[in-house]
Amino acid sequence: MNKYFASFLLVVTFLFVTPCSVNANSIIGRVIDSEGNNINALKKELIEEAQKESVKKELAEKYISSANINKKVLELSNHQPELTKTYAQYMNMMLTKDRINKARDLYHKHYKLLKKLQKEYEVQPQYIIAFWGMETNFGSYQGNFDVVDALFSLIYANKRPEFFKRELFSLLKAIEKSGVEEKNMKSSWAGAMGNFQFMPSTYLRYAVDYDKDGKKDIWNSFPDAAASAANYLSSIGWDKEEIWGRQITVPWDFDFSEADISVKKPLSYWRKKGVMDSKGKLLPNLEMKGAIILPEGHRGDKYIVYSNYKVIMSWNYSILYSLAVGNLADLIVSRTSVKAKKTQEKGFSKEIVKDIQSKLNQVGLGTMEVDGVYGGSTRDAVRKIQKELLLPQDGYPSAKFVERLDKYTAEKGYYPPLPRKKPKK
Ligand SMILES: [Ca+2]
Repeated sequence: MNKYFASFLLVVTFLFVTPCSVNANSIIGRVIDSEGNNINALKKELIEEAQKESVKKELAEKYISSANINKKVLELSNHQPELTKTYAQYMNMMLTKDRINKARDLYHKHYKLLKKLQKEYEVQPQYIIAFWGMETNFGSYQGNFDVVDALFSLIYANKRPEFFKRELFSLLKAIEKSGVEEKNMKSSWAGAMGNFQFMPSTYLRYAVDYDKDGKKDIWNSFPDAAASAANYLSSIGWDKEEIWGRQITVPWDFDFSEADISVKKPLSYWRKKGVMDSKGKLLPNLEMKGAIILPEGHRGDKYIVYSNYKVIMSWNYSILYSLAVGNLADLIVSRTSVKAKKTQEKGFSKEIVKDIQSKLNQVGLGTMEVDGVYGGSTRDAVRKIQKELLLPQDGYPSAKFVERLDKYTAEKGYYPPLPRKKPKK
């Protein structure tokens, strides 16, 4: 066992038997006593490593030696939600009337600046506002953690330590170059900073001093923050000519095995398959490529997504987050409203996904790792069993599907498959 992990367990155990009035420093004191200077050893190691990564010695010593373990960061990094949100729950939570109205107001308020940014960085204004709303509710929840302490605590807790080390070293370099004082660089518990929640390495590479006051201040200057976000988006491949995607409808006999982020086809191809926009018009006959995704299975809302959707996913690797950013951007400029269609009562827990995975392995449809992560190989195995049973191959384990899967055996199946019939109007 890694020595830091061992001491981390000790801290956690200790937290539960410690009265709330004890502050973090005395907790550290106890850990050092019982574990033999673990924290100091880690600090020493980090200061040496930082210098190898071209961080100045004085800077590394100054910030790392005074870093504190923040027990709130340790608690939050251990918290795992029991159930994930369903698509409909997430969208309706994120895209409230209030947020949409506020987004529209701020879009108009900052329109001149946003248009200037669009000329320079080639990102349409509504996307900047949409990211701002999703990341920090337009700057109102930026996080109030000391960023050095947050990153140090996460390294100490052995939560992706290589990743957070890189972020810590980037932060130290940024402190040297940005003109912003470290005490003003607040972050979320996970080290994300400012109006658009930049990790330090993103800040180091992409932050911009747009208002030209000598500071790259993504916390307090909206021009700096928005230009930094636009600079980042354009650097990771934003396409100024395109939108992100759109909601679609498909004909009753659509082959859902093709609805997958990896199946990119020209719009002309989807048009031939009868795919229509949400107003009931066939997609345009264009070579532009898109993939069809089904966030809540074939009964739920359906989208076609383009290359900018992938850019949103690179910002934050989450399907639901990306759909919310895209929809919010559209709502800002379209004056319509959105109501996500609900087909599921509950999201998935890791345990449910593990059950699905081991069942699929058991009946010979997969050899996947039972890790509780609903990824590509699980989706493929779900599609295989759906194909065998003549169910729509959407790869989505709806509650009903899971219930049936429970009763399935490889020899008998569970009920005679029925071909799909055109529904009566
Ligand atoms: Ca500035």
